Amino acid sequence: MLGLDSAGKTTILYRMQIGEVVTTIPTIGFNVETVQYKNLKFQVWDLGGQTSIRPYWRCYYADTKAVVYVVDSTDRERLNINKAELLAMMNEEELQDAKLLVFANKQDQPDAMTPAEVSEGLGLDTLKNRQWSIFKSCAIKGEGLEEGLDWRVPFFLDTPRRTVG
Ligand code: G3D
Ligand code: MG
Repeated sequence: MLGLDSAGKTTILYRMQIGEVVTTIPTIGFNVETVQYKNLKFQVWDLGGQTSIRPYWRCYYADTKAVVYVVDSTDRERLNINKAELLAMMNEEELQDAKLLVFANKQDQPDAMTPAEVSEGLGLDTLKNRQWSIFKSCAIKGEGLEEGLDWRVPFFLDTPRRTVG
């Protein structure tokens, strides 16, 4: 789960209440929050303004089934930065098969952009060969998160399972 700082990622993580949130700081110096739930592992970190550490993000791409991108829908000023960050991320070789779920968060705010506006601003239509979806959410109330997860979770579950006996 990725997004600019203050988008609402940590709030969503705690709202999901599916496991203990553990914060670690890799030696290269960015925060990674993790939640382990059965065979699911969520990793959360902030994007933007840290181009020097970007190469290290690669360490976290392995086995990524889906990218959840969180946007502060009131943050019109950084919509362009969001677009650049997201498109750069989606260009990563290791993420070519990852599904993309976008949360247009902070929908409780009166000046929030609609999901259509966020989608347009992010240039989601320009993504080629990508399964993506966008949902409105209000992380502090927990609204919209389940709808998004319902869309996403099946992709996690279709990983091969070992049958014993
Ligand atoms: P981040 O982990 O992406 O950096 P956080 O973002 O989850 O820390 O959230 C940043 C701030 O936005 C927090 O406020 C949080 O309460 C608020 N926030 C998150 N989601 C929503 C939302 O849906 N609506 C509104 N109105 N606020 C939200 P503080 O004041 O603690 O910095
Ligand atoms: Mg955070």
